[in-house]
Amino acid sequence: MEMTKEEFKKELQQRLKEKYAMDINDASSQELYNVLGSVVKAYYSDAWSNTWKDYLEDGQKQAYYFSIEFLPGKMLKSNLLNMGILETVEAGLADLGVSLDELAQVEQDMALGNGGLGRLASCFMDSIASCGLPGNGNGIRYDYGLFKQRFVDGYQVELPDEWLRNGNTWEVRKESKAVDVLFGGNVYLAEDTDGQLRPVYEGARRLRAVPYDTAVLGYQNHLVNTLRLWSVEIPESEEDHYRSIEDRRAFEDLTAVLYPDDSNERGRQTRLWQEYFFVSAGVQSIIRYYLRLNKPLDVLNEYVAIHINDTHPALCIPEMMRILMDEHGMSWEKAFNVTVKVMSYTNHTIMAEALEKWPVALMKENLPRMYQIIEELDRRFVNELTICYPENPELIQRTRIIQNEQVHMAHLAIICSHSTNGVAKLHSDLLKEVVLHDFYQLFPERFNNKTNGIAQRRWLQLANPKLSKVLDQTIGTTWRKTPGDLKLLQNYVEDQTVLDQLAEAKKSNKQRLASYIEETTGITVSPEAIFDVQIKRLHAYKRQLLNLLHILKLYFDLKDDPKKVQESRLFIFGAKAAPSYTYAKSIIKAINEVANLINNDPDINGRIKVVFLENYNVHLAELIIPAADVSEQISLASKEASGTSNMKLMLNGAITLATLDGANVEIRDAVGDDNVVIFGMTEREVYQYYERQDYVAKDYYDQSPVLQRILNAFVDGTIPNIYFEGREIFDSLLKHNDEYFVLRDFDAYVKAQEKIDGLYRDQHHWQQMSLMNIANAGRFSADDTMMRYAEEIWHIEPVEQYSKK
Ligand code: 26Q
Repeated sequence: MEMTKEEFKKELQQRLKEKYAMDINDASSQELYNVLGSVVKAYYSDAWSNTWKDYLEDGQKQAYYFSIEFLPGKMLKSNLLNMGILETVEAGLADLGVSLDELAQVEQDMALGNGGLGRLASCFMDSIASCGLPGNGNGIRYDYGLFKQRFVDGYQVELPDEWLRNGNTWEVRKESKAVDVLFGGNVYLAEDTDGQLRPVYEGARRLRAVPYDTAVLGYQNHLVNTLRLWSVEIPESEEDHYRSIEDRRAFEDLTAVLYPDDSNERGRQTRLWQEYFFVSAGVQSIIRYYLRLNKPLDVLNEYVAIHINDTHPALCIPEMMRILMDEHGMSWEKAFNVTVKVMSYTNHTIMAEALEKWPVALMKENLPRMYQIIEELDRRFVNELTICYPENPELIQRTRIIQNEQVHMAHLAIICSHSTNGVAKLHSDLLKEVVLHDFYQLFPERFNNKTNGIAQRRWLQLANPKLSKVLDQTIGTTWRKTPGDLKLLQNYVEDQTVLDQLAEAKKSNKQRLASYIEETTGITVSPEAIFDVQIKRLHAYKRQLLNLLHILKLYFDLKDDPKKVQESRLFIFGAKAAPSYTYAKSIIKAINEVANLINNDPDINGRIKVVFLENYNVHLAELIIPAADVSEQISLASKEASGTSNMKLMLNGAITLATLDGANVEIRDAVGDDNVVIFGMTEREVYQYYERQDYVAKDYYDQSPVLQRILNAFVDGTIPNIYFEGREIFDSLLKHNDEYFVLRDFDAYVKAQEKIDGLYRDQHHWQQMSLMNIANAGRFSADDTMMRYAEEIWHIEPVEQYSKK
């Protein structure tokens, strides 16, 4: 894809005339953005249709990544970068007096996900395309993305995210590829004219699923894959079937909103509909496409791999069985055999309360055919185990799909797929040894680890052009295609010039963030301070509270001894809480009130500042991460499956302050003990407490005057305006025995923070540590992660003409 600056300028101006009859100077940013979008789209359209044709002609095996969330963020710059025309376009626009950065601001973040899981899916889409792999995404086109967060008096308030209000440049509606999806009614099996048993549907609702396709561009390799998101419509023929407007509305709203990651939303009927809707539409469209290849369905697994991202799309399994049997007359045994070979599953959590289960009654009423098939899958599984393990009925009870009138989606996914993977080494080990141990005994060969990865292009090249430039000048540009080459930077660990350049880049990113903070919060911060960052969803297990307790300790220390030697610190938080997660919301309120207290205390005089940035999202992450000095990864060991912000922060030169949880363990292995600060209980110690049941949080309080002063501050008015929230937090620690061992790890955390303070004082050494982190972040490239999925799970290969290098 070639285009000169002059050609681009001409094209842009011409399209602006055609569309709005305007000159550059008269156009608004929105209008310019729209036109630029259409130029970009036209530019990749040939490559998109060529890729499509190549796949069809070659009949190559393709992977389909099913995820109920995708969190791509803004796409303009990423597309320009991948097409290799970012600089040309930036310069062309500058000639015309337009700033690309300003235009990019116009684009709404595509926020069709909650956090880690959705963002991972998007990093994977980018890497699949960039590695030249034939793979596509399948999900839901929500009318409203994740809520927008505002603070009112320090409280989180949720506003709707109307991301489609000004249209979406990148999507293409494909009416002709729509499929129908059935809900509810009765299903029974009756003999057909050919003597076969077939399901007969009575009184089912028929909904139309219309796909909207978005191009996923590979990095400078001419490959364009597809992210297909489904939107619900009511077919005209069905309009008479609605009893009332409310009845109709319930179906129309099926793809209206993304459910927040929230235990109170579990068991909701609409969520179940959403899951079946995008799964059924996706599987139907895969089979429709496959039939064009004129291959028999019993070798489907040689051409198609379907990946189930967490259990939310696990209905892929019974839906595939339904299509193969009901629509194509395949026997149960054959259909099951092929389904297992097609499907693979990733687990993202070990927290028992987060594992998805659906009440049998709900499933039966809404998805009767799915339930029949699940019941039969369960029956056959129980039968087989009874033969193999007659002496162990407990094992069967523990592992079967249907238990206590609930369908266990993880059991369904493991039993009916050929691969189950965790997302970091520690997490995968815990799955095998503890959480899914029974299944590991039954199917040891199915379990494997695939440590998460991140898209270097977005999280370094786009988010941090300053650092990227230093890297180019120092180690050349090959790291842009081969992130492992970042290792070359290690050769410069004693090179003062390079260390100074890295420090300069960091400084400038800190200034950029400082300006943003000033503009949006009115708080003035010094770029000289340590930028200490905790950015992730607000969850008790992630322990933002531990961070807050330590901030209070520093505050009281400085109040007691204003001459205390201590580096200036800026604590930065970014986090959304699920709307009905009251405890998490109380912590947000408490952080905001502590921020107010400290930021305005003349005794502190700016030596500690606390900033909670509103509405943390992909775009804000791109601004914060390049400016971070310290990366807070302080979850209770064993609870964070992987984490991915830990990788992004490391790649941008932050020093990780962490427990040995999730991928933090691998970060430590990558950089060595000297370049990371580890503290707190190990996962083993946590499990020992669970076994012995002898943790008494109150002992820590009783024995520590420091903790007494800090915790009392929550209930004695020291922290103002948190009468109820303060009590709730205080009680969670002392009355309800501190579920996530915050008090147990407090001392170790304080010491680790003191270590950070000391390390930062030696700027030369700090720069060396920072360099070592950047140099060793290449191993967390999502490109590598995707190549492992491709080789070891999906059995797909890069397409020759698009493959890397
Ligand atoms: C479930 C039921 C009803 C409504 C919502 C949900 C729901 C939504 C989102 C449940 C879970 C999620 C998201 C989970 C998630 O983001 N997990 C994270 O996945 C990352 C990628 O693997 C890991 O790095 C994180 O450790 C893990 O917490």
